[in-house]
Amino acid sequence: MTDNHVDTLADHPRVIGHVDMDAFYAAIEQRDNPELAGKPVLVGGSPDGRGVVSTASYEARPFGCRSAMPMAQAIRLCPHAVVVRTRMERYVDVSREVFDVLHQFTPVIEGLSIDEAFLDLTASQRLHGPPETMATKIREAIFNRVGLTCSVGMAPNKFIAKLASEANKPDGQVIIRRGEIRDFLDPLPIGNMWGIGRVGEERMKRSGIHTFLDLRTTPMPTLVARFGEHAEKLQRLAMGLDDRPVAVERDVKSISHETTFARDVADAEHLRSVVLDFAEQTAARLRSKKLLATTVNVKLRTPDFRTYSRQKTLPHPTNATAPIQSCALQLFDAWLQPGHRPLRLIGVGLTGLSLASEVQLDLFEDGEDLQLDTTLDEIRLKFGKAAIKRGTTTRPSRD
Ligand code: TTP
Ligand code: MG
Repeated sequence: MTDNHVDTLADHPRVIGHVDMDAFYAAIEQRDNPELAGKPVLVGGSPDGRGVVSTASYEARPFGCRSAMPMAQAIRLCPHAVVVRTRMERYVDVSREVFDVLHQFTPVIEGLSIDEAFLDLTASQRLHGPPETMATKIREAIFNRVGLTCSVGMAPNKFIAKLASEANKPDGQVIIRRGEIRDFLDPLPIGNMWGIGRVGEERMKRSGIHTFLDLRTTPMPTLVARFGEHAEKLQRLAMGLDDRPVAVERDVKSISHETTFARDVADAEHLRSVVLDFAEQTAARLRSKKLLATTVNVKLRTPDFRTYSRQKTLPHPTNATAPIQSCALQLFDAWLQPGHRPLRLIGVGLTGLSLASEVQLDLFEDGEDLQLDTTLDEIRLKFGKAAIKRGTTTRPSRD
């Protein structure tokens, strides 16, 4: 086995980031309920003995509490822990916000779970700086947006990046450069090897393989005899060789925002302001995902549950707020008759999505608007969503 593969990439090493939120569910519960801050918290099923721990806050971990452990056992280990029932919807909302932040850094993102993603940041260096700086910026941006900490690993490939993010948890960052790969990997316990599980770990240890160094230096015939077809792949990983690309999720087909009013709304100006607000929010989501839309949809529902859907194609694909707002408002005004019925639901959606490239954007004339949009997005990212609103948009009251 040689390092040929790495050498072919010598001029263009990739920068791959792995971001993983710290004690995700428990940290959200502590953030939402300040009484839990600094305390051992167990999030999971019922504490009557049959539930399982989803996660334990870092304060509970020194007692041995872990994910997937029976709740009863965790409570025995840490009797003063506060047990909180899982609130999945809440965690999904926060996860969406975290991914929105990640999209500010690159469109090449592969979500691995609710709190974890790989990012290909190779092309982001020009804008965001070297890996160390990007890791810091990502952690700050996530903290500013959702008030939670994460850990970030940066390395030339996914395998090392994931190990790097685990290496300094919580609230840490570890950058592994090409020349540091062996020093980082060699001492790691073999239990950290991707995909081997508990049984595999025991088999490795019975073969005298306790660390990545042991695996890297075991002669291939010996490895093949013991581990069969996986032997070569495992040894390549122990050497830090991994060329898997960051696999972008390509199934985003539409972005929409809708609400059902608690009381039906008849006031046309109020309804218009809702349309403008939702158009702005969908445009911002589009930009955060580095996408362009070709079509705007407006969905309206009257109190008798009749639903009306109107759509219009934009003059050209865009993610600027102004043309999307203007298109949505035209659709709404065309529907609105004098003496119209009140509405119980309004939605604004965008379809016909494609990945935005700078070249495409330069061809069109939204440049100035986009400058403002991007500035507003950045302010919201730093100071929170409610920090700024355009003059034309007011938040609808939903009381
Ligand atoms: P993890 O990222 O594995 O764990 P974590 O974020 O709680 O803690 P760490 O700081 O070590 O990353 O999982 C993310 C969330 O997924 C976790 O908060 C709860 C949920 N989860 C389960 O519900 N069951 C499980 O067995 C695991 C591992 C996670
Ligand atoms: Mg996590």
